[in-house]
Amino acid sequence: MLLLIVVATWLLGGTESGILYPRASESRQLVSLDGLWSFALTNDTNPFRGHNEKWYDIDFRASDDITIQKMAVPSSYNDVGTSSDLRDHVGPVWYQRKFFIPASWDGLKVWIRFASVCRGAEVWVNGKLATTHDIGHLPFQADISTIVVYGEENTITVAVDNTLLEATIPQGTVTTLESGRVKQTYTFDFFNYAGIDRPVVLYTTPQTYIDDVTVTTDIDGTNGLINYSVVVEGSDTVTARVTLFDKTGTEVVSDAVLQGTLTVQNASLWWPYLMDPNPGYLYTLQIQLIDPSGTLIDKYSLPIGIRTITWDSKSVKINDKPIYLRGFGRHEDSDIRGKGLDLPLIIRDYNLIQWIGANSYRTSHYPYAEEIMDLADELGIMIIDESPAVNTENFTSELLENHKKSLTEMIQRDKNRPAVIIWSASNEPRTQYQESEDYYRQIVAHIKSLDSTRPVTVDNFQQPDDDHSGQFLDIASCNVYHGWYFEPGDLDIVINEVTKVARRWNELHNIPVIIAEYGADTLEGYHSVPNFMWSEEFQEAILSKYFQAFDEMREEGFFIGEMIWNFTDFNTDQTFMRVGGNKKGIFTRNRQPKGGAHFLRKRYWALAQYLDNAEVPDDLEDYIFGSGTARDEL
Ligand code: BDP
Repeated sequence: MLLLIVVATWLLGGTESGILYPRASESRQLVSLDGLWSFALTNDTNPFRGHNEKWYDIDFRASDDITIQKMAVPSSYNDVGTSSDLRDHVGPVWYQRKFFIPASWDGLKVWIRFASVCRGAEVWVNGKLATTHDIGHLPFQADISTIVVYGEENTITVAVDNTLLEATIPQGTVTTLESGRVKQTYTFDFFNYAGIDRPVVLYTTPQTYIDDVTVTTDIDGTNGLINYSVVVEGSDTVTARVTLFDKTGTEVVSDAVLQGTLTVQNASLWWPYLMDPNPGYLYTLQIQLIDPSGTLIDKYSLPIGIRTITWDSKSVKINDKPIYLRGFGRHEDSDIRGKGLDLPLIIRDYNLIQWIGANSYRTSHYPYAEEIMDLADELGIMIIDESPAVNTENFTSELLENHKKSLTEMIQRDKNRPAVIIWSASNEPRTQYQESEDYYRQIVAHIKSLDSTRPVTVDNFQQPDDDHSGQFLDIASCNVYHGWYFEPGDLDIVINEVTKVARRWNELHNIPVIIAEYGADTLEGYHSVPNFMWSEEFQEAILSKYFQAFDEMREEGFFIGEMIWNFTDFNTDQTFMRVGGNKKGIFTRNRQPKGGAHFLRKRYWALAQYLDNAEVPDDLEDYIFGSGTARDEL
């Protein structure tokens, strides 16, 4: 089965090139390839049939030998069918469609960009290999100018391989059963959805183009400072005109160099949701490349927020004000679509986040879609951005290289986002093993070499004294399940155990602490008095214990955030541990509140009122102020 690994040619590089979000402009055209593609499965016992028969050279629609069906892009493919052959398929599946390239594009650079393919992808255009990519949840692109035909129909074929192995990100194991069927197993607790799960676009740039833009910001009194640098490919004789516009489209300041600092007088700062009446303020940085004759060559615009992040042994500050994270661990997960991007769903999710008074979440356990991140920037929702390395174990050099590559690609994609305030290198790595020490030394150094402006964490579940990664981190994030996995049903131990673990992380490494996961599986509609595990009453009871622990530690000054596991119920692999997936959601998978959501809402708004002076929604006034002050409720 090892042969199933896609041979990564890394035509793109991924490390040196930019991966700007594709936007149309006077110099750039953009065409979506989303829609219904032709789709074919290989047989589990002959996974290489498509490769052996060169399906990338065959027109699927004209072939009698290939059984095709229709598949939505973007979507995971697993849950749209009716058979377990599709849902549980292991190995390559094949996608194909036609697309038209206008004759007027001849002479331009034509790019194909995938926002995410889970996981391995090989892309052929008109039978020629255009690119490969081996990490899910992250974008990749290729210049296909020399392999498309202009003024004619072209064919794109993509092989997508979901196989997880010892050194893939994330890791997994495959075994061949006696029946000959290949079985995938993995230790992480979410379904291994696969497919072309985010948008696919074609776009053009001129031959000389803006390849990358990097922005960092600072504050000097009432002025905002924007440090920018632009990478140009194709010519070194172009000049730039860089212009900043405010929200109303009014020009604020400009400059004429590719790398410089713009000073914004009386800047409107980017603030998190509920920390300011005007959260998520975004300017637009417009970059124009001008050739020596004064002609516009390329134009690209990037939304940016002006804010600082600073941290010390007890706090993280945005614009010099300490933050307290009230949030969630989440998943990209919904019925039928799996991890497929679904715009109505992401709007619903942000409406619920705002309704409940949260100000943050972690992109557990992989980077989320760019559209989801755009909304976080715009609404002021703070993000802990997590690499797809979940449950990292067996720390080989091959794994280290792949893990570093996933971080490079994530940081390259998200480095300019004001909402991203912390990088998370892994979720629940096996850091009890000595060999994890050198591994995380190198991983954290790698992140710092790419971006020193944000703090770094690893989301740990080890006891602090058993862990070997903490000494490299700026923030300790820990997952605690006292009263659930440990001493199930026993709520009396929660406060003591949780505070013990969190205080020890702080004491050992002298860094601020976040509880990044805590919670209890809860079956919507199951009630029990006295409370019993899995009931809605139990969820509220256990939350109230955790809240007391959090408040004690917040008063002590080192505790900077609480993120409940999970925002919604989500699907997992089949196991006797789960009935229809993980039910620790505060909302159902269908995005409706369980009892615990109303309970959490009162707390999050009371915290927002108490810590950030936020104005509480009318319908909560009675609950929060009825029996005294907001402080009494905390
Ligand atoms: C944590 C994992 C998370 C799981 C959760 C649980 O980080 O992925 O879903 O446990 O078991 O340890 O609910």
